[in-house]
Amino acid sequence: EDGLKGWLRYAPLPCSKQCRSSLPSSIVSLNSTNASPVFVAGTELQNGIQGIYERDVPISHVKCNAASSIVVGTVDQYRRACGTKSSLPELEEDGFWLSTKGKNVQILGQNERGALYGAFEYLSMLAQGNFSEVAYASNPSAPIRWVNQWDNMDGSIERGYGGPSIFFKNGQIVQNLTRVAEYARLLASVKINAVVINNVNANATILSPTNLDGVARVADVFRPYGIQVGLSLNFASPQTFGGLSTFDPLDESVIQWWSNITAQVYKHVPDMAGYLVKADSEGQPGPQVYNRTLSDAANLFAKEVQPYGGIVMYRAFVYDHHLNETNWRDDRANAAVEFFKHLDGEFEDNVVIQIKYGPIDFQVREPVSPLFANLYNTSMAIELQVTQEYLGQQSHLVYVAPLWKEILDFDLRVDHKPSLVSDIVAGKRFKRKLGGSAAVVNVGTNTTWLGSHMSMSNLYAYGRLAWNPADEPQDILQDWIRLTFGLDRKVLDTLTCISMDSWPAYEQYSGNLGIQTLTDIIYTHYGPSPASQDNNGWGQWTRADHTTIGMDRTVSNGTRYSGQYPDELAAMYENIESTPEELLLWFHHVNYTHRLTSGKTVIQHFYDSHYTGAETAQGFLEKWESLEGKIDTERYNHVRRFLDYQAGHSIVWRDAINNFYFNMSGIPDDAKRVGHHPWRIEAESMKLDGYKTYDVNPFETASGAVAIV
Ligand code: BDP
Repeated sequence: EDGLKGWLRYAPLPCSKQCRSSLPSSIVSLNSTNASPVFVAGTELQNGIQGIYERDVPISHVKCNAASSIVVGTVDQYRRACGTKSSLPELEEDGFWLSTKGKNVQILGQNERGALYGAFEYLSMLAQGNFSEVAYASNPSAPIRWVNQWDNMDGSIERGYGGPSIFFKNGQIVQNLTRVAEYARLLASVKINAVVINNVNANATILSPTNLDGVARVADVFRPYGIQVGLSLNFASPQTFGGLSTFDPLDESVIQWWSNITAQVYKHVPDMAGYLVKADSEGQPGPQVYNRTLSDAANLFAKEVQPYGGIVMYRAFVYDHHLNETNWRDDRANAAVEFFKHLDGEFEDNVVIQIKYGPIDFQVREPVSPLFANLYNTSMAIELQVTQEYLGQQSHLVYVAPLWKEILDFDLRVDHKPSLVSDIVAGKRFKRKLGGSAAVVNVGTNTTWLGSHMSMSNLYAYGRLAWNPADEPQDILQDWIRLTFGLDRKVLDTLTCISMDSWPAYEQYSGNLGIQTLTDIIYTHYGPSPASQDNNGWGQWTRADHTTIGMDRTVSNGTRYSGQYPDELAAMYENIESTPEELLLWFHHVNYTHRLTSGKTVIQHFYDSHYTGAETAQGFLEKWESLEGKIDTERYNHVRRFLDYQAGHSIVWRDAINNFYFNMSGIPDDAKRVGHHPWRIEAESMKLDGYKTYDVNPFETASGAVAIV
């Protein structure tokens, strides 16, 4: 198996007695139009049952009274086709009703999209051999359940680790959209309802007539799966692409230009979801060029898409990447609240501020972004990253759902009232109609989609949590394991154990106590590079010197970041004693000899954690190898190779970080491991015989940028 089918494999299972008596003998799909989600749902059910239980189940499209059938359609279609006798629960937009009780299986959506979701949910039960009798309504936690591709028009992908783009090549949309259709199917099965197909660092040529034709073809492929398409915009487009002399958002000619373009866009894709905007960030143009506010910019687009029912996802990832560490109070983490808080209430109703979960950038551990607690009158969405940019880039197994869950479950205590992040982004806490989540998902043409089979658990889990943040990461994971690798108990237990240990292990060997992922920060974001953290404009500083470490973000002595939280949390973070230890160095600047509650010093905790984390990661390989023969050879070998690599690379991480802080602090490791490598010979101190050196590119991939052949 090459991974192409992801978790929708419909691999054969034996048909038990219960299965024989429960499997319906026909499918009634209440829409006969090929490209409708309800039609797709019927076909999917037919293929699924054929794949899993090798039964040919015929589909019809009109009557619903066939004995022992699966009926799939919208509630309205059902009432029309089957009468109104049965009482059905009220459903919210995109919600569905699934009942397997009695002779018929009922899959009824509030809309066609909901019906398709219900079909996938039922198939997920069948594919896990689950024939239990259920009857329930399922509604989304939030209306926005998007993914963001960071695909460039030339076919490359920013932070993509699964090959080139499935959407673009040579500046245009690809001709063959087969992979896009397969992707649509995967996304719909986890209830994703929109995808932004181009990079947030956007190229204005996406708006050319030829490319809009292409976007329309892509939208046609996604539509039958209930998925809308959205576009990332380049803020300077009126000038760089439209030939105007300005891109000032308040200039009449600029407004007119966007109005015309938006009309073109919606002519091509009448149901376009909306725009995604990254502006004034990391060199991207924005309203600040003209001293206009971020709301001026967001509202410009909002007014244009509003008549078409579109929305604007405006990213809160705005910061000055030219800060340097000369000022003790400078802190990139402060940026989002500083830029957005005073604009609360200024945004049009169809603007949603898209906020990364933490104030910096997808680190292994960050506190929840305080911006979520500072916008009472503005819709918000949380931005997560399935792409493991800072988390080992798909070469390391890191199941990220437990991290997301901690963030979503976090109570910000706004005005001393329960204020879970999940309720805030769902719009429930501040009574907003819009809200939800977006995840960066850089699938590519690789048959594994993301570059590694195990990373798909993150895509699956993202969809599940976007729909229902109350789901437990371990339950989600186990569904994914059964769907991906079958029902074997040992496979289930082993992969559960490896995956659930993976985020904690990665945190331990890549940067703990809230110091962030100590990776290369300038460009690659890969591999250990504690030395690159400080004295650069990217602001992920550790402020480590030979006696102390950590960013003081308190109001009293530091960057005042802790003051951006509601009172209860601000007080908690202000005080070193009440700050949760996993965020100690995020909020406080301490001596390496500062004692933790365990009694260990900070530096000893570092040493020990890096050993523990690396050891756990090395154990993954052995655990995986115990599954040989229980997993098909192709996927077994593929994953094995990655885990073997991770086992080694976790040691590289361990030693690089530990030696760095050992050299910096001069404090010995109590267990006498760090700095004691009698067997180790530095490549630099070896004499070459029969080898030649060469400069490597990218330079970070070898010490001193030199490798040998
Ligand atoms: C950073 C990535 C960069 C993205 C940026 C963003 O390194 O490639 O463009 O985030 O989210 O994490 O805009």
